[in-house]
Amino acid sequence: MDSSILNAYELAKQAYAKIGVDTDSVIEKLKKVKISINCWQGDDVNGFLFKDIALSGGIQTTGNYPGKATTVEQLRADIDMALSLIPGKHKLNLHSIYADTNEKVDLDEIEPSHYAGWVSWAKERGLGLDFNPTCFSHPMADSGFTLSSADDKTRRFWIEHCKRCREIADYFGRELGQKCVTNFWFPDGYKDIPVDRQAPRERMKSALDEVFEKQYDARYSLDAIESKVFGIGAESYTVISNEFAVAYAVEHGKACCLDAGHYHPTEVISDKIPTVLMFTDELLLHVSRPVRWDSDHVVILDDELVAIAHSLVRGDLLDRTHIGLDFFDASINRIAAWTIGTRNMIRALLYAMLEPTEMLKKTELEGDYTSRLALTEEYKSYPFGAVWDYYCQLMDVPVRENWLTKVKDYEKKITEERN
Ligand code: RNT
Ligand code: ZN
Repeated sequence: MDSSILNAYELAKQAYAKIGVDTDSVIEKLKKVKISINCWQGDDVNGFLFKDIALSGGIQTTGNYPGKATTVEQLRADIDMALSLIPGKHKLNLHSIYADTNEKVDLDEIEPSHYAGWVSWAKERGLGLDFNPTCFSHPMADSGFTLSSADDKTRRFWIEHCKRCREIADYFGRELGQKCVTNFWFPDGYKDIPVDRQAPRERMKSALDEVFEKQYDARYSLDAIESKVFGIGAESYTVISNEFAVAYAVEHGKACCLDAGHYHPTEVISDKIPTVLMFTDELLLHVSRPVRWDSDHVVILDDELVAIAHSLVRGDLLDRTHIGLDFFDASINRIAAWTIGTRNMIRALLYAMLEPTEMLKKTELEGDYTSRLALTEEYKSYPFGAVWDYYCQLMDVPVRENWLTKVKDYEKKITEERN
């Protein structure tokens, strides 16, 4: 252990101890948090089932940074690289299009066996897996409607796809001995103002009922439903609005997926987290950074990320929340994107944990709002960076920006050679 990092940590530990925070036990708590890392940052949401797919459903990546993974082996090597720079044991979030198979299968034909390679990969590393049906970037989604399509053939295709995804999730959960969260997001919506706002929602509801008909063991899988306020090409109407998702999840014992980029610009998920969790057992997050539209930009350590972490920590909601990331920036090194986004999520959680929450809650309850503001502001310049550096060193990952050199080396040796 580098002695300057250790010394700085000892000083920080004393400073935090004075306000009643035990940094060693915070570190133990942080070690247990798993982040579900979005595999799709690694190849601009292409996957391996179809070659050079045209992205649709409002999913867009911008940028053409060289060296993206085009095979399962390459993607795995890149994720391994990123994981070596991120402290802790986490989960990988797969989309169905990332099947590891040489068979030509369509989305309504996928089976657990097509993902067996991922299971062994995750087992070897002690990682968990999460899953997603891919209801976009496919000819059957060209109409802009999938599960809520008025066309029987289209609707049946997607219902079958979603059912198979649930079976695969159950397989992941059982094989890995930890819950696999499956997120259901559909691009369904209209570019222009619809006449009938109800019928697509009714079709969506009954299609979902069919998808969720089969009961799976709750120890191994959990279904989540993601809403969106609008999408590119669906600016006037989105079938699964926030109200739809929350109501459906509450009524059917599902989880909501709150994506930080899916609400009106002044709405934040940090305030939705504690509210939604009053009415559902579990929650999925898609932590993202919305810049004008949806979720392309890499997560940064901004006020909302800290607010999200505060909501989870202050409300003691970490055990019921599955923290997933959702971004896909093709304009920078993709391994760096994973590393920056994931390290930031963990850093925000650490920052939030280094707070004397009970004392602050008491101050608030007593109506001492002067102290509440004074203290929370002063705590912002406590030596949180020293605890973060120590944590990285303890977990055997690069301290501070030292990870960047490793990414640059890997770029020279591996990713640049791909082009
Ligand atoms: C799209 C949703 C969805 C996707 C991923 C790739 O608006 O946020 O979660 O980003 O499934
Ligand atoms: Zn999302």
